[in-house]
Amino acid sequence: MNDGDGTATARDRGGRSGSLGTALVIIPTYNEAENIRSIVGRVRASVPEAHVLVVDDNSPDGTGKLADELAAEDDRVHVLHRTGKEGLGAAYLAGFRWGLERDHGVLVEMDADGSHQPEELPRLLTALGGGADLVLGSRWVPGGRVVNWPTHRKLISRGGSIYSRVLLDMPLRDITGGYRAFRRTTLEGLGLANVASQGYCFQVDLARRSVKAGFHVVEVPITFVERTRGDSKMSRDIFVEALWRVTAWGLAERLGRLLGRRT
Ligand SMILES: Nc1nc2c(ncn2[C@@H]2O[C@H](COP(=O)(O)OP(=O)(O)OP(=O)(O)O)[C@@H](O)[C@H]2O)c(=O)[nH]1
Ligand SMILES: [Mg+2]
Repeated sequence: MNDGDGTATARDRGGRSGSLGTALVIIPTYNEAENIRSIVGRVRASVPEAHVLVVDDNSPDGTGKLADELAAEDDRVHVLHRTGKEGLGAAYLAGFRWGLERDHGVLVEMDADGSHQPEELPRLLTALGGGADLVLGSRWVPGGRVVNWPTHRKLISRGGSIYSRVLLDMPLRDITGGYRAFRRTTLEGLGLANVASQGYCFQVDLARRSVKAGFHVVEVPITFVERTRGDSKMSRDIFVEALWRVTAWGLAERLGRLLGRRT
């Protein structure tokens, strides 16, 4: 566990640990028919007490129907069907709402394509139990790795994290990653009702809100494995949204500080 440079602590909440309540692993899906059975099975095997919520945006390839079959076989697997593709951010917000309305004490973000290995989830949960408010699975701390990524994807990911880190003054290494564990109380403190980010900048947005709210954010090294089945949903629009939103947040904060100093 990286608890040095990768830690953003603004408030000491004093040695909490112990039972956090049941975890809900939220898996957003759009056309993941080739991956859904494997990922759900791996989560259930790795952390048997955890529940799984598949949030499907009416995938044309029938992912939602396959998820329904898994839910029928296992009472810890659930499916949230949405009417159409609205982006990763909207899917997670709906999944968080679903989990917070029930009694889940921990909410986990995980991709469906196997890039986030369920076998590493116990380490994220241990860090959360050790006192973190938010645990980031991190590719860019010592011990973190990426398997089978072409150089341009590494550059985009590292560049995106460094840009966000500098512009938003965040002491974190992997700000764009999507393998995360939140305490319920963290999500409840982030003002999710006014999150507008749709694509992957949703991840930057939640990290930024967590640091600003003074939550204790810990990065745990993970091995991120490039998908071997199905197609990536990464697009130019998603990249452009992330770039302009991060830039706007950074400039707004700087301007706010400047004006604050003058008054
Ligand atoms: N419900 C929902 N899920 C989505 C949407 N867009 C992406 N996802 C899911 O979000 C997760 C991450 O998407 P990926 O396409 O794997 O994105 P990525 O990991 O950046 O891209 P690759 O590394 O190339 O796979 C996967 O489980 C997708 O199925 C969406 O609009 N709605
Ligand atoms: Mg992926």
